[in-house]
Amino acid sequence: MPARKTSLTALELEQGIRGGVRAVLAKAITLAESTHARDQKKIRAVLKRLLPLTGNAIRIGITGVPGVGKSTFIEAFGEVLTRLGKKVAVLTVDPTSQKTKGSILGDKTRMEKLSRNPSVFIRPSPTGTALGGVTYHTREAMLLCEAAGFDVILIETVGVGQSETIVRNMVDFFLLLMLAGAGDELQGIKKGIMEMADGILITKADGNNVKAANEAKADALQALHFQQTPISGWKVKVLTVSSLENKGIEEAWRMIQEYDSHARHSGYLEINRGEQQVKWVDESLEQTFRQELESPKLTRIKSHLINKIRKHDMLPSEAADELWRAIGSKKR
Ligand SMILES: Nc1nc2c(ncn2[C@@H]2O[C@H](COP(=O)(O)OP(=O)(O)O)[C@@H](O)[C@H]2O)c(=O)[nH]1
Ligand SMILES: [Mg+2]
Repeated sequence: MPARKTSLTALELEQGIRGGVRAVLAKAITLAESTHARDQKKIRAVLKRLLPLTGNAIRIGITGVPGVGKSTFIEAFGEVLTRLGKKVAVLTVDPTSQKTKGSILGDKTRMEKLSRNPSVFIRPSPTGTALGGVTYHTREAMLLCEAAGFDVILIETVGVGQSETIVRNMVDFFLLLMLAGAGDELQGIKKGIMEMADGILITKADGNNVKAANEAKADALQALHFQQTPISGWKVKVLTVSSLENKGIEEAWRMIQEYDSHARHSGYLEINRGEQQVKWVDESLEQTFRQELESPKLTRIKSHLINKIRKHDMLPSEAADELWRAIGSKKR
């Protein structure tokens, strides 16, 4: 996706971000989202100079099925955090929004109050981009927000495709939101997702739903009981919350702070972030490869090769070799 035209130089971008100027931060993220080589070169130069300013935020991923209450929770959570003097950046990774566009609109209205809060920066993911692209640039967006002085980064993602795993690989704390509804609900949760969580919130624990929420909490604890202790050594916690009634929101923050001090003292935070950087290399490589493979030139070569395969003139493995060579020759 091409970046909107920006006249800012790399130096202006760097200085603007150092000064915490939102408009400049927004422009820098737009550049990071661009697939144009020129834009990438520029934003990488900026990012490299800003790297010493990054890494100081608590990075929190927030996931759960659509409708579980992620955006509403972020709104309530963001208010609590800013009242404590925190500067909060919200990045959303929503692959479903490409199709419907509805969820982004929904998020905007749901986070309306938060978006007017001067200590908050909200950035929805660009629409019409491949999932890999969106999440890949989310890392850069996160670093840019840290350099701009944000202390808490919230990344909202929905339980679609690979997005959870990718977001899990870029945050310190992964928060899973679940609806009450007991046994059925637990089964509805994608396999493996509970293993990724550092904390679980049972949402909408208000009105007639309080009892069901407490039951869901007990079920979740039971399920966790059979899980191996994560390598972080952290015991996963389950809380009930009501974002509408502001219940459990501060407790959720306390849980994350507790995790943060645990992970810092044990050295796990640093180890984890180091491993995440290695994954970033791998993901970037995959992303580059995928982009090359989808280029018009490669697409043409590929359809030509597929014709040969159909005529029994070529083995699929030979076609793969040829495509690999075509990518190589393009590079040099
Ligand atoms: N009763 C109740 N409803 C909630 C709560 N949080 C969210 N909702 C409702 O659940 C629906 C989906 O919320 P939303 O935050 O958009 O979910 P998301 O798709 O996970 O981001 C909305 O209609 C919200 O008003 C809550 O704490 N209590
Ligand atoms: Mg949402």
